[in-house]
Amino acid sequence: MPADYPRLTRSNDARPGVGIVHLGLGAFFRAHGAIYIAEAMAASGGDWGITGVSLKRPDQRDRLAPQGCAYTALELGPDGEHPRVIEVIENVLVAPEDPAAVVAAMAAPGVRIVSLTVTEKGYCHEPATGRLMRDHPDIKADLANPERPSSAPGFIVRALAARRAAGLPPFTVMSCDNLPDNGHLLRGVVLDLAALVDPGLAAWIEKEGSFPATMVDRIVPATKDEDLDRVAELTGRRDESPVLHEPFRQWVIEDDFVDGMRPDLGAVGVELVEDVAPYEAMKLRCLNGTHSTLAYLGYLAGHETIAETVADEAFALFVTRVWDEEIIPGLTPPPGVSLTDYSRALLARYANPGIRHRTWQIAMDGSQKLPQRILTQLAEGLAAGRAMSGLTLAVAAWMRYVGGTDEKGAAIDVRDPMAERLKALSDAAPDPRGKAMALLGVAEVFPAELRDNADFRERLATAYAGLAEKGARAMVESCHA
Ligand code: CS2
Repeated sequence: MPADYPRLTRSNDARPGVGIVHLGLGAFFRAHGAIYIAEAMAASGGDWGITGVSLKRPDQRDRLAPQGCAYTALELGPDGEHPRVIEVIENVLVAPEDPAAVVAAMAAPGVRIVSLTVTEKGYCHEPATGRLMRDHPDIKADLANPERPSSAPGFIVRALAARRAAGLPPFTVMSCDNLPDNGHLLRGVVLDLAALVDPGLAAWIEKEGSFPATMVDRIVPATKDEDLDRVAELTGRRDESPVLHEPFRQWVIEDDFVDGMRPDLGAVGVELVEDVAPYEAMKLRCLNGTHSTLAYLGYLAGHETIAETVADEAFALFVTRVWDEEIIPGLTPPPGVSLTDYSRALLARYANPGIRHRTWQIAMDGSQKLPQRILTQLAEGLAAGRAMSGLTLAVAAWMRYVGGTDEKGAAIDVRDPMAERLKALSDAAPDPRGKAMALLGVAEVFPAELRDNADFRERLATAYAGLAEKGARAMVESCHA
């Protein structure tokens, strides 16, 4: 029987004004950006309190509000567990309950930044091209009913229109999702949508707005129920919404803010640079690319977490060869960085047994993640004459995964906006090769360079057939032999 602990509450420190509205109040932002912002205010002051917005569900607000929006960030490192209470979120709004309140919060004069962690699918773009998906149901709804937006781009456009009407400068729109050139992508989506609503608004955003690109990094597994008890035992306080994270963190931001207005992030280790591209390519390809690779192959091989997957020697060797032979040769390192050292440090981060990051969690939304994590670099590597057999196997593993049946014949709980269509395509094909080819034909996911590459088609079909016959672990073992 767990002891009764008093609820975590906020200390009585004076509260700063709200300067940031954050869309998508998941664990990642609370374990990453929010902590940096709290530290920047502690170091240099400023009114950079955060209004958090949940775009879909009320759960987060319901858990945080009774705690004054304070929460515990529990660092899980090789040298033990370090809890820390974070007080930087001032209030939480739930968008579907009152969209107008969210627009009003974003349009408040004190707000200078709107940041986002809405996951890949929250941008309502076409994964293969990065352009706004005009027939996306949320975008259609936002065009039909602009007063009550539901999508992140819809809220941004509506709130920027309100600021323009009030004679205020735009806020800086800062994407913190794992998308290539995320600032540029978001700018494109917002401008596309604004142009459909009001071309004058689009021109104003184009001229006055800023959409800095960022690279964000910290491994933050989803919080589980048992973690709440663990945090209570450790801290003596009941926290209904703690976040768990690894010690490592990195944030690289293109220093392009409207009127230069931002927290003093440089004081707390954020790298403010002119060009984020080499950092973002390094992180997206080396980390997220292998995360997804290990997630699909590891899941099929029966591994529950990434730490468990890389504790399996065959997988550790495999992922090291993927870095060395397939990923790193295609990258230009950021100034002063050794990509070999970076990838070895990643392996150590993956191996951290304190972080129980489920392969199933990372496997979610593969149709949205694969293009930027794996497919672009796969196509480039093939064009440069590299074999790319590990990443080809990763694609085949994703195809097996979305087929919906694991190696023991059990159903897989596939979470993906395209799950139904992918499963139907897989089910309709008569044999393994046919399934691989049917899925490769999905043009929203696969670029033409891959779809039309006869040699790749053959190798992918062989990898898929190998997975079906021998299983993921055997294929991982023999992949680079
Ligand atoms: C992961 C990322 O869930 C996933 O898809 O690859 O959330 C990853 O843990 C972070 O990007 C690390 O910075």
